[in-house]
Amino acid sequence: MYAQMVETGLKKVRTEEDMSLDEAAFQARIDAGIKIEPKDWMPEAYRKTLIRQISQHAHSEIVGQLPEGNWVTRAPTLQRKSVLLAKIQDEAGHGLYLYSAAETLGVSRDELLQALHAGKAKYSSIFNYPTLSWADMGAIGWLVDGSAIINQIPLCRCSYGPYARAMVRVCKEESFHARQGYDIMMALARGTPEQKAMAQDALNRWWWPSLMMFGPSDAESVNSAQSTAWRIKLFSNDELRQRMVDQTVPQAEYLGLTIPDPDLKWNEERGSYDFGEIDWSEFHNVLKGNGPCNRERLRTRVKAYEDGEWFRDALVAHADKQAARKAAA
Ligand code: BYC
Repeated sequence: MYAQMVETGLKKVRTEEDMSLDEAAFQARIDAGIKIEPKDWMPEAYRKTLIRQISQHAHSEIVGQLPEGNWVTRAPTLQRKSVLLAKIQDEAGHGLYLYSAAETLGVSRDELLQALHAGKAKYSSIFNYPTLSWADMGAIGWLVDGSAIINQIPLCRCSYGPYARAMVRVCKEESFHARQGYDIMMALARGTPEQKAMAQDALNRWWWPSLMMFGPSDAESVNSAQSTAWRIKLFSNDELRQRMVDQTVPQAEYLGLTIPDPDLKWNEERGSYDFGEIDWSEFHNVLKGNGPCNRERLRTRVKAYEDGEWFRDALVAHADKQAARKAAA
């Protein structure tokens, strides 16, 4: 049934001649902008791609709580602390919507968590960097959540219904996160020279890793072509990265901060910024598990899961007891 694939650069995309009748009908629905729902027929590779992307996304939200958790006890004011706590709780919620969306594809949450805890599943490279100062809370909200929004707004229109719908609420909450990050940066940039220096230092450290969040360059992105054909991806990694640079440079100028890129230059012809070469060896090193905090993040996550075992067991025991009572009634 599955005939030969056509090579387009690094990627393999199914062509019309290769498709079964079911597959051709599926592709026609996607091309017509119709959402795919959990009980609809779908090619196995579509299901697998979505499980991969949605679960990586869920893991990113959950692990993404850890760098910020580092600053809850040291937030400078009560208001900053409660806002940070609310943001971190939002990330937990995002993880839960996303695990639920992945479960609609026939995989269990336990399987996904096992893969994360065994170090087999990926999560976003960005969360393997340390949060060294309070200004990092500002930089994460501004740059990391800012990048997440740019990447996730198009996902609200992706072809898989449960993923697209989960993204609508996630994006609304991410907008609040980005605003709170920029607000921290603004307070620091308008503060004492030491505070402004802290803000600049955070920008220096988070700028390049934030650009890496969008994934490898289009020429290196193995999954992009097929994900684009299936309308899981509506824009390429490089297109979204460019959008992030163009959006963020004026925001940095407004703060009076300098983007740490000597090659950054407005390109009149293109109407956007040229920027310097990303250090892809650093990106690949982080993906291999060798970033500054990979081991610590995984250790903390596994410990949190193990520490919560008694609570999960208690919930199951309670649910079993309720079900037994109901059955006996
Ligand atoms: N980090 O062929 P490509 C958040 C992997 S949560 C790690 O372009 P694709 C937030 C990629 O998975 C942010 N791995 O892949 C939370 C693939 O590996 P596999 C998370 C990366 O999937 C809390 C390989 O590299 N956002 O914002 O077409 C607090 C080749 O890449 C990364 C999402 O997950 C990376 N940065 O495109 C604050 C959004 N980049 O699986 C904020 C949804 C690439 O083949 N995901 N890889 O072994 C996506 O949009 C896409 O999956 C990506 C990658 C654009 C990330």
